Amino acid sequence: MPHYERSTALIVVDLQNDFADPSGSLAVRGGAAIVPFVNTQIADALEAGAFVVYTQDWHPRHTPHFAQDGGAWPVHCVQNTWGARLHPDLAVEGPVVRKGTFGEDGYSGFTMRDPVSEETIPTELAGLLLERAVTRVVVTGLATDYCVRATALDAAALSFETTVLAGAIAAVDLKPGDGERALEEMAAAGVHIEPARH
Ligand code: VGL
Ligand code: ZN
Repeated sequence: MPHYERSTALIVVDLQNDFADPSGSLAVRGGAAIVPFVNTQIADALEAGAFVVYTQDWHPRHTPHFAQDGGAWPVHCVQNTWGARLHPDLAVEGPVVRKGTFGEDGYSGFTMRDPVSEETIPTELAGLLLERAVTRVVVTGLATDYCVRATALDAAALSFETTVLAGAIAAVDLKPGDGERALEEMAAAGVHIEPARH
């Protein structure tokens, strides 16, 4: 099991109703099932004095991220709606970093992309980690093949020692195998994949 220290941050990615609830508009199979395990990780992290931080997809009603506006996705995680709320069973014990607020695209908790200029815009996540002298991050949440993948790859690129907990993630799998391929890609980038307990 992952070991937490004061220099560790547990990042809980997009554990929101639209992804985690079976009736959410972009429901990820097995999404709600990870919540209890994520909660035990949060408790372990806090006990060790580690930092716990959350990301939240937070889209306006219209954004080039949505199929209706020329993008790829059904409408999801619209600001101030049920779908955007963090799952009601999730223990929220730290700051929440929102992404997409001004219509940006992109999946990582660390960066957003301006859909028009394609410019990369940082979120406040890296600053929150550096403020606390975090050197290692543990990534959990949804979805393996999008926001977990992008967040873990960015964390590794920023030189954080990065672990993804295979028991605390779930994949959209738009194409079968996307989740597995994302795990291979993360591993190739130096991300440690902690196997799920059976
Ligand atoms: C995500 C698709 C669209 C995610 C966010 O959180 O993985 N996926 N927006
Ligand atoms: Zn989104």
